[in-house]
Amino acid sequence: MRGRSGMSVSGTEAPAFRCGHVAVVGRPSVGKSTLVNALVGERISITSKKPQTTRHRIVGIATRADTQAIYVDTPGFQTRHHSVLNDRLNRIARDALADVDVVVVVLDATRLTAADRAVVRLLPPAATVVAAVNKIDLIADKAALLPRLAEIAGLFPFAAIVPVSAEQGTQLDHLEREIVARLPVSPALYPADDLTDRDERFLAAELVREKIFRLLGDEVPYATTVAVETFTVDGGLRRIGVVVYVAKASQRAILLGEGGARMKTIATRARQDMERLFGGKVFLEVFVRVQRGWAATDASLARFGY
Ligand SMILES: Nc1nc2c(ncn2[C@@H]2O[C@H](COP(=O)(O)OP(=O)(O)OP(=O)(O)O)[C@@H](O)[C@H]2O)c(=O)[nH]1
Ligand SMILES: [Mg+2]
Repeated sequence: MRGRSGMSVSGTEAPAFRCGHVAVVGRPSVGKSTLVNALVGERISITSKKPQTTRHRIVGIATRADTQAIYVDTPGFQTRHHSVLNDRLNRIARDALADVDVVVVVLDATRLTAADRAVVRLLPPAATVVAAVNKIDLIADKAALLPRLAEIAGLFPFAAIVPVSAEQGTQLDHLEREIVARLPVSPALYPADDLTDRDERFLAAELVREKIFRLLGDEVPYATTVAVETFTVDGGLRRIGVVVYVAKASQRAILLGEGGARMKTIATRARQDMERLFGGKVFLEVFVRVQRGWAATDASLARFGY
């Protein structure tokens, strides 16, 4: 998908244009997608308080006058619960570490866990890794950050360690400088106004999934996947038909809510975000279907786009 306001890139006047891929990894909920969105300047990757919100490799592109950073957002690496879907998500995160120029490992300034250490152990020893220590807005006493940063410095020979707040935009310019300085000299790989490699169909399905993650309890979001069945553009109007698949009839009832009220809220919020992101009116219809075992096997996951 492209942004609406273009930026021009001049390859001739800037002698050292830098461009490359940057994998963004970390345990669930550290703020990887929030960070990628903040660096890209658009909400292209969905976020929520619940772990494992991100289920795909999602590219977010940030083009400046003399750099283009191609961020690869990944599912949170998870070590505790094993399922076919979780194994698939971990594989996506692990694969994203290959063939990138820089790795950003996102850590949480408020707590360092065994899961963080497991992520650091996955880092290829020769990789150029920048640590983004996120959520510093939650730390009132900044002096308390120093021992945490020292502890992080002992985990891996990081190229840089940058405390940031992805949500508030604090120190993101500093983080970006540390990242792009390590990208190779290369022309831009994407047009300057591309924001992501994903199309509107994918983004539409993800926005519905985001609302489900944000508005429901702990069971249903993990039993849910979303597919776009119809997507037609009619002048400035996008007509989008989405199917939400759940594993059981009881989950369907929870998702719909009393008289369909919960689903109505989900659909309204998703539509509003789509209209903002796509820059035009959206007519959205959402259906809920029970599909037992959609997440049970690799073959079934593949059918649903994983
Ligand atoms: N206070 C604070 N909250 C943040 C910050 N960055 C992210 N969050 C919150 O942390 C939660 C998780 O953020 P995400 O960006 O979805 O995290 P993620 O690492 O992509 O999570 P998964 O995709 O599930 O692995 C959300 O509720 C965010 O709003 C930050 O800088 N400060
Ligand atoms: Mg995420």
